[in-house]
Amino acid sequence: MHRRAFLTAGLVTVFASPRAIAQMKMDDMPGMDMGGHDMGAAPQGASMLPEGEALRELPLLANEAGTPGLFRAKLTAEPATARFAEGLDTPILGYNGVSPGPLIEATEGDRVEITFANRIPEETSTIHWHGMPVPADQDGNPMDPVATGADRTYSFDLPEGSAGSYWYHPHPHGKTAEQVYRGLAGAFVVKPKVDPIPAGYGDTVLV
Ligand SMILES: [Cu+2]
Repeated sequence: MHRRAFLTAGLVTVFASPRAIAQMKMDDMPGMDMGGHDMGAAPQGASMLPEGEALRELPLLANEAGTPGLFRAKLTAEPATARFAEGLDTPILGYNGVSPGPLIEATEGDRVEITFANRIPEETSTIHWHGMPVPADQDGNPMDPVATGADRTYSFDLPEGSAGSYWYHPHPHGKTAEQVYRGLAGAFVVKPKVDPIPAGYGDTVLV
């Protein structure tokens, strides 16, 4: 049942100009007549996060191995652009260009080989497989930094009983929080070999 638990991470980034923040504060004030105020070049509502829209489906990280029992893929950490609010492009860091990063789905007993490419300008990084039973030297710890422009492959086996919902994120010394809140984090679901839940129900992963 635990793999059905919701995976929640605070990944919402809000970008607002000082003008927009001042505007929001003024809008909160009762009795304030905002007619005729100067919005400048910013479109109406540019600072507002959208409401009531359908949740985006997470892109799935494709398994490039054509062999049963092996999950092989590549994750590139790189600068990208996200549009959290209409009319505002926000610079982020993404895995393969997106935040949250692609959803990884593998199965108990699989061997995992994921090549990490660090394309973050002038910063080391790693991928840490949060909560997963991974040997220390494959777990993206701060003592194993991947330099800008470098690649490294993380290899590990998913043991029996490891089915569950996990997440992956950078863990470089001194830059972990910043790289995560700039966008680098994703979900990793390990499916059980024999799933007691009928396949028809499917999985809904929320980040
Ligand atoms: Cu962690």
